[in-house]
Amino acid sequence: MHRTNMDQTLVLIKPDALKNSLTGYVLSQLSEFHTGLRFAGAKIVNVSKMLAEEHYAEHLGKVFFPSLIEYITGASHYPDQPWKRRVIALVYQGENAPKRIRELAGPTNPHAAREEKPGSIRSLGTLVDIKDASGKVIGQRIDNLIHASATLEEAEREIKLWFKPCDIPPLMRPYQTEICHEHYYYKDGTILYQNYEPGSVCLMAPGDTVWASDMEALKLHTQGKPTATTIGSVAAKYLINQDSAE
Ligand code: 3AN
Repeated sequence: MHRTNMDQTLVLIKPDALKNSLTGYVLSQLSEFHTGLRFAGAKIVNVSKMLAEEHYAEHLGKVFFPSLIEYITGASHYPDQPWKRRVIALVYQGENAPKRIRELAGPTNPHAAREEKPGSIRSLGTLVDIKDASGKVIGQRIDNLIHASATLEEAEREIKLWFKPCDIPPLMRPYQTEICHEHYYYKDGTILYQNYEPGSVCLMAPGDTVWASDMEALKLHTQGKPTATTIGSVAAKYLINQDSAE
């Protein structure tokens, strides 16, 4: 069987795009006709703080980090309507997927996008002042409508953070999977091995198809060994849209 190019990338249609009814516009810009890419996954996600912090881990400690978390969780755009706090997470597949999507997305900063790439998706974005407790402006947040993975390496980390293997059709899965043979539960930041406790969430159960790297991380963690994939990133994915996720 000949399989076409399996390059993949993660796209997030962020709360500012949803609030401004730009979802259809973004989807048509990213359609196969314009990009040559196909959908491999799609889901509506109420973004927990935990998922947001894992996604933007590289920006932890920067002045805009708390505001960035408020933005991606939807708290900024829907302060009084928590049920509207969503992003649309998408996986696109095809040759050079990250590069093709980022060309249509345009530069990170919408002002730069308007200068350098008018007509790009992010040229419709905006900058928002970040203020300290006294009201003094201490920085600016970039509201740029969509996130798109920068490289294939970044795409792998991000797709595995937002999607389980079974969210993606079997022949479109680009990363190694395994069948789980044990129970792993999660409660209050702790992994519970084999034993269910009330209030815990089952991350993996025997028979589940899981990312091999997640399986490896949980196995090592329960043996008290260091892990390449953070436990938070494994748990955050399994907590997506669960009642207990905050
Ligand atoms: P991109 O989204 O183009 O890959 P990253 O990964 O550098 O850009 O940044 C992720 C997000 O963090 C951006 N979309 C933006 O919302 C925010 N961000 C990055 N750098 C800054 C900055 N200097 N000031 C404010 N927000 C920033």
